[in-house]
Amino acid sequence: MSFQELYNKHCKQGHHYTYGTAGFRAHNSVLDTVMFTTGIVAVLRSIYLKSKFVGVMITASHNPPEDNGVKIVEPHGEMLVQNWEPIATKLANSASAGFTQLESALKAITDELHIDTTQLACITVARDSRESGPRLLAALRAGISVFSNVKIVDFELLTTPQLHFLTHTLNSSSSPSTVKESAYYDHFISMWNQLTQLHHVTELPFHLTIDCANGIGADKVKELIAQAGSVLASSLSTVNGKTDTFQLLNESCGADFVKTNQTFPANCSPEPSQLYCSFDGDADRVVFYYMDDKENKFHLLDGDKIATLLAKLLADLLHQCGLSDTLNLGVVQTAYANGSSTKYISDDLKIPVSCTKTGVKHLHHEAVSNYDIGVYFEANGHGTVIFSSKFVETIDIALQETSKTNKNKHESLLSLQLFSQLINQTVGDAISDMLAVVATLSILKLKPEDWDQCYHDLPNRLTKVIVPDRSVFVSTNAERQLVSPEGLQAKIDELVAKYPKSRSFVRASGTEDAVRVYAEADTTENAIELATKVGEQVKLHD
Ligand code: 16G
Ligand code: ZN
Repeated sequence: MSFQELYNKHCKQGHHYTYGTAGFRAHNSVLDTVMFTTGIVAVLRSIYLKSKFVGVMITASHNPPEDNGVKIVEPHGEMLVQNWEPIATKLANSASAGFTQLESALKAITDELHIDTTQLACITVARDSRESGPRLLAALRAGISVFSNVKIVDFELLTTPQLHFLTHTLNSSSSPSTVKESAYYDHFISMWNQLTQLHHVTELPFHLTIDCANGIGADKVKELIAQAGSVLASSLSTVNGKTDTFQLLNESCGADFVKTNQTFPANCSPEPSQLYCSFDGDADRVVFYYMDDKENKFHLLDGDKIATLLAKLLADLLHQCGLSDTLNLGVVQTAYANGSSTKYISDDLKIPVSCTKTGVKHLHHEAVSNYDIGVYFEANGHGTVIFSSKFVETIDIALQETSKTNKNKHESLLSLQLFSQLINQTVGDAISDMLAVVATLSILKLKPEDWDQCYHDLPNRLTKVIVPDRSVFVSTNAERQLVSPEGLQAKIDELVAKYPKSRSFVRASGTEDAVRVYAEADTTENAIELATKVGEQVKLHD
């Protein structure tokens, strides 16, 4: 089919597309056009990067089943570079205006970036379990097929982080055609086995129930458990794994549900002191929780608790190897991190903390730019740890120089090396993060309650205010202060001054047509009151 015929078959006119925090996301019925143009963008990006594999993931993460979305993965597994987001947006909105507009926008981009569209493009694609996935994949493939010199590896159903990992693996492999989905399981199981054998872990200190949000993570974590040894198989089980009942996706379950409602998901009968975790719909996010044995209360172990657990282990290992002054370790958070976690990391662990804007791409960038070991997590459970090339070289050299007679140092060095491979460094990964947390708790012999003791969250409240135009809410200082609308920040400051240990900020959502209000204070009542009063001010200023 010609370009125009493909366009006519898959594209509709009239929808305005915006590139959100993590790609395009909307009701599936309006997405065919942007899938088509994202296929084109992925081809252009691959050619621009000299035929490296570029990934395209079709997913809408924790959003409802009828939504869908698309995001582009860079060759090393990061999210699309930010200066290409306007290109993706321009092509989508040109296609939405008409075929001639799309053709001329495409020509303007290829001319400006000197992209020769006859060169080879290499693309990986995958989708989550949504019903609209196959139709949207067809639109994406049609966009890709506008170009004649393309190699596509279609992994079919994957979690988002699996596609990030496999895209990176393909680009690093000398024989890309041999890279299959199994490379993911082989890698993480091997690292898990080596790390836990080194520490003589023969059983976990708890049973872990995994809530899979009825999403694609269910099939994939079951595959991993089936292939892993008996330690995991005997201590891990899954709930909410109905991937093929589309309408159940993220319904009363999953990481977003648990974090927002601070309660157990559907189909989970909690037992005291056992550990639970929830993935989101595309398994790039995980939160843990448990029920205590005294009051049978729900306790959340969110991204902040994960960050502190991993940072403490890594800091201790660095110290044991005598490398604390050579390799710098830091934690990256967003303004949503609980104030107690930030205080605990800087005052008790004495680890530097940076704060960035919301969205994985911002945290990832900060972690790469500043630290040899960068632990980054959003409170909602998105995150990972990344290790610099200096880290890799330093550990390699130290391992060669340390004889096995210095058993403790050798073991700590090896632990650091294995840990850096057990975590999916390309992007936050619910499965890999879960393995890293479980390995850490098993090595340190910690029960859920012990992990929870490191600090106590300040009471907090997150609310949403619907406004006619969220774009007037412009923030600065990693979203902690507003520069517009005029006068609103001064009002927030006045309110904050009235409550002990309080903090509040307002930001426009990057994924929904709403403004979010966060408040924390010394008591739950005060946090709720502060959030309510700040919300009232937001309404007065919209
Ligand atoms: C997206 C982001 C997530 C962020 C959330 C904020 C990625 C992969 N996902 O889901 O990191 O926390 O948006 O949503 O970057 P908001 O802007 O609506 O508050
Ligand atoms: Zn997600």
